[in-house]
Amino acid sequence: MRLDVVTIFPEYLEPLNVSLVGKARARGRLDVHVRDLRQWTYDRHNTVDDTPYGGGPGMVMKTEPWGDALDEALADGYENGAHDPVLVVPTPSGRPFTQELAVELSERPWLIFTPARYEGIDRRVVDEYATRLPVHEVSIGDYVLAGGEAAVLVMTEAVARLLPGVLGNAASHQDDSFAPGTMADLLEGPVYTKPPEWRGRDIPDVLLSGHHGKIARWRRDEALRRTVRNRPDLIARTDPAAFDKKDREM
Ligand code: 6GU
Repeated sequence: MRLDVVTIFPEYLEPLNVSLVGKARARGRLDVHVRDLRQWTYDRHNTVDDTPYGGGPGMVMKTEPWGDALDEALADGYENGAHDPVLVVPTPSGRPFTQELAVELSERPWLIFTPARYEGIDRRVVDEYATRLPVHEVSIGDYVLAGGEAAVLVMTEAVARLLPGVLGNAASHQDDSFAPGTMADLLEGPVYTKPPEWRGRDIPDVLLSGHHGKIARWRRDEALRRTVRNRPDLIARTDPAAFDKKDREM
């Protein structure tokens, strides 16, 4: 997968060299290109923003640097054999970033991110590129960040761990919270490892019982309990057919 990021803070994307995403790069699963938007400014002050038409507070990012930067990212990608790009525009006004969208993006060969600062990018930029490639305007939650760079790190990590050969154990994201499939609509329950006793705290007996059926039942009950407490909205939108008789007895 090829990733392009255009930003006025390239150093904010340094974590892409670390940990899981860094490993995916080292293994050749990810080809990352971070570009400084100010390379496509031609005035003495490297201006990327201006006052909004119609008035109001804050500044708006200008069309020309974004247009020239994106044209060059696209040309460079195509020249190097990349194809079928998707433009991902991080914005608090976007549609929610979900595990489902992470899976969808992980199946694409080329993602281009445009994290913005200030009040966002002049609308004509999205409108222009939407005529040439699929565009997703995406928010990572109901709060406002100072810029989209942290959102790019979040989305990149969620996507990279789904790429074949990146996570050691493919089964390890099968029962993730929000993963499609079994326990699909439940949060993951608590987990334990050695030692069996710590500061007077024991491991739940069932986990030491070796009884796989009872362990699966216990895990499901704990997942339900945690979901009811932390995310009642997930229970509310679960298909009643997904609950069994024992769930109803809890
Ligand atoms: Cl993607 N960007 C910004 N600036 N704020 C956000 C966000 C994105 N998602 C949630 N809040």
